[in-house]
Amino acid sequence: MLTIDALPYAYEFPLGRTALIVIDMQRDFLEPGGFGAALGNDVRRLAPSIAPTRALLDAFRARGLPIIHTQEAHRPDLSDCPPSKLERGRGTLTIGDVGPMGRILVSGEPGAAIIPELAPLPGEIVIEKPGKGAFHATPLRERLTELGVTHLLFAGVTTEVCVQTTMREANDRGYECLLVEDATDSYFPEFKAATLAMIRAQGGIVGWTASSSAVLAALPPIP
Ligand code: C5J
Repeated sequence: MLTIDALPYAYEFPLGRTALIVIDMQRDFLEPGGFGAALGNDVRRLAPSIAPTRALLDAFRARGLPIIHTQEAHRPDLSDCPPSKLERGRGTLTIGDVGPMGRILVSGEPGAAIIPELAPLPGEIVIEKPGKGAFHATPLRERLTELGVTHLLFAGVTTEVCVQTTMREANDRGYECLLVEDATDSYFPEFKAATLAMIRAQGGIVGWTASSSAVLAALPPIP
């Protein structure tokens, strides 16, 4: 077992059974003209998480460790989008509308793509998800079982929505979860701070948090 200097206490992980999961680092959330901006958010607030996430990706790639990317994206006919989600996601543009990056949060459209800096490489698993949680209506559980993964390191956006939802889903399914503090961001800094605090409260009731430098320091040398 390897050890990360984490909160609320050290996180132990078996290298061969640990995956990096990068949640929804999509143009629709991080760039102007997408879903996040249409909802009235300042998308620049998500930018600080890009470089630490890239450093984690580079470290996992260099060691041949499993990487999973997720994308929040709906079928073109929106048949997998509940009316409640459509109704409450109404800003200047809503899911399925045509914006500057194509149809908002629709699979295959430019805005639904992962930002170029963090684009998946061939062979990396990409899970398209219609919900906030990545286990809902997706084959994520099956992919993790095939890989023999028991431990998940989380990066991505937004901290209190899709990242936290997926981390809670994973926690309930028995995965040992750690959220990388500087590799996640929210449009609301206070929500990010609250999420980190509630994850590690009560003895790590949802899991652990640690900095990306602590994660990188725990990894073995590149073979
Ligand atoms: C949101 C997400 N915020 N990826 N999605 O709607 O967090």
